[in-house]
Formats: sequence, structure tokens, C-alpha cells
Amino acid sequence: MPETLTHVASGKVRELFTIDDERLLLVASDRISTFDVVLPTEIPDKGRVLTGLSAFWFARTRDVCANHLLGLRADGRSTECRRLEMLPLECVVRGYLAGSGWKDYQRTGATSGHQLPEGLRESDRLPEPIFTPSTKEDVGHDQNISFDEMVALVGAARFAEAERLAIALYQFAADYARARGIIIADTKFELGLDADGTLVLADEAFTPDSSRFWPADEYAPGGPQPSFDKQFVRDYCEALGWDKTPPGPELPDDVVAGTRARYVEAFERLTGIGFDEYLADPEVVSR
Ligand code: PZK
Repeated sequence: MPETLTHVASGKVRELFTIDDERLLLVASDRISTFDVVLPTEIPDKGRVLTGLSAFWFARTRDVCANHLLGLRADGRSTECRRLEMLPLECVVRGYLAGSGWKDYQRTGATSGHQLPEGLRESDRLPEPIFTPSTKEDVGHDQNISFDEMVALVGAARFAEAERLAIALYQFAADYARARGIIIADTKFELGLDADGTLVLADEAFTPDSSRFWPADEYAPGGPQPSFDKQFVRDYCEALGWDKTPPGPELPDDVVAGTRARYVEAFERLTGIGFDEYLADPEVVSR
């Protein structure tokens, strides 16, 4: 009998459904966004690459932090997960100075309450990774918030625990990835509480959609870095002179093929597993 699922939420490129009271189904599409706009052209297998990578990290980090993963479906893009009480904040960890962290630093010498050394350049590695959580915004960009606002949202003890887990998770994944030629400059994840009140890693983990992936062999601080996964798309869009407002442009076949190859390359470098092995049996990443 076909399964009936209730749709509960849509992200830009993912969908969330209810399976039952305890379980959700997270489905990653092949849609791609750039400059915050979802493009009309899909990247074949992108959703499978991101689903497999996330499940790989969940398996590798289970001794660092519990996670919501129950199992992968045979389609390779659908994750069955435990339903949690989500914390009302996005856990952001930065190991390098990019994006809004770099913007804040240029203005104030600090980001999210972390005073940083003088003289840092764009994309420099930070002395230590820092926790810079933000609020969840339904529309537009997440807002950076102060320590006091954060403590008011979740309480001091919960905040300290989230910070400790977030930094430990980032340290693990960033070291692992750096040894395989990929810099994870920063990352964002979501934590939830299970019925026992334990903090649990949810959503996606250390994918190129939730993190900045940079090719380590091209790393040159002092300016912006190329994106491991989306650089062909960005270059194409810049060359078109598109104004970065919707609708975005269709992508030509060579940009699609080159971008798909980069996603598959990230998957294979990080997991050490062939992508065709993953397609044949998605659970290979969890063993
Ligand atoms: C949950 N999101 C964000 C992700 C979307 C929206 N395990 C969980 N338990 C309860 N809630 C969530 C999760 C997870 N993961 C995650 N919203 C709720 C989100 C993907 C697509 F539309």
C-alpha cells in the first residue's frame, strides 16, 4: 500500500513530511540556489550527494553528539529521522573569516561578541573556531544575535552545552575534511531535544549547502575563496550579468555537468566511498 505522508515544511531545496508521531521524512531535492535564489535548472543527484554526506557525518560523529538519523531510504535522497523539539536558534561555527563574520570584523573587530585579533584578512583561519549562533528567520537572512539574547531564548546551561557540542562537531569534521583536501570554513546546524531532554543533532550536517566548502589546494587568504561546489554556477551567473533577483537563469549543460561532478567529488573525497556504491545501497555511508 502506498504511504501517505503529511507535508510539514518546505526549505529552499528540501521538504519535510510527517511519517507518524515520532518520525519525520526529510527529502533533499536536486534544486540549487545561488546568491539566495533557487535556479530553474536542477543538478542531477545533488540531493543524493547531500543526503549521503549528512548520513556519513552523523555516523562519524555519533560519539561526539547524538543525532536524529533513523535510516536512509533506497532512493538515496530521503532520511527517516526522530521528531525532536527544535531549539529556536541556528548553531553556526566559524573556523575562517568569511561572509557575515568578515563583514562584522571589518566594522567592529569582533563577530557575535567574539573579539578577534587585529590584522586578520578575509578568509584567514581563526585562532580557534567560534560559535556565532543566529535566529531562525522564516524569510530573509538569519540574524546574528548577542549572547544575552541567546541565553534568554534557551537558558544559560543549554546555551553552554550547544556551544560545546557545536565546536566539538566542527573540530571533528573540519580536521577530517582538511586531511582530504577540503576546507570547511564555517557551518550551520540545528539541534533539538529528545524526550529525555538530550541535545540531538538534526537537519543536515556538514554538507556544502549548510557549510562553506573551499578547495584546500587553492586556499589563498586575503580575498574571497572559490566555492568547492558552486563556483561554476557563480561564474556563469556573473558572466551573464544577471542582477541576482528572481527568476534566476537556466544553466547550460556544461555548467550542470561540471557542478554535478564537483558534488560527487566532494562526496567521494570525504567519505572514501564510490558514489555508485552509495546509489546501489545508501546505508554504506552509515556503516
Ligand atoms: C525540523 N526543520 C527545518 C529542514 C524543511 C525544514 N528531527 C526534527 N524534528 C523536528 N523538527 C525538525 C527536525 C529535523 N530535521 C527541521 N524544521 C523542523 C527544515 C528541511 C526542510 F522544510
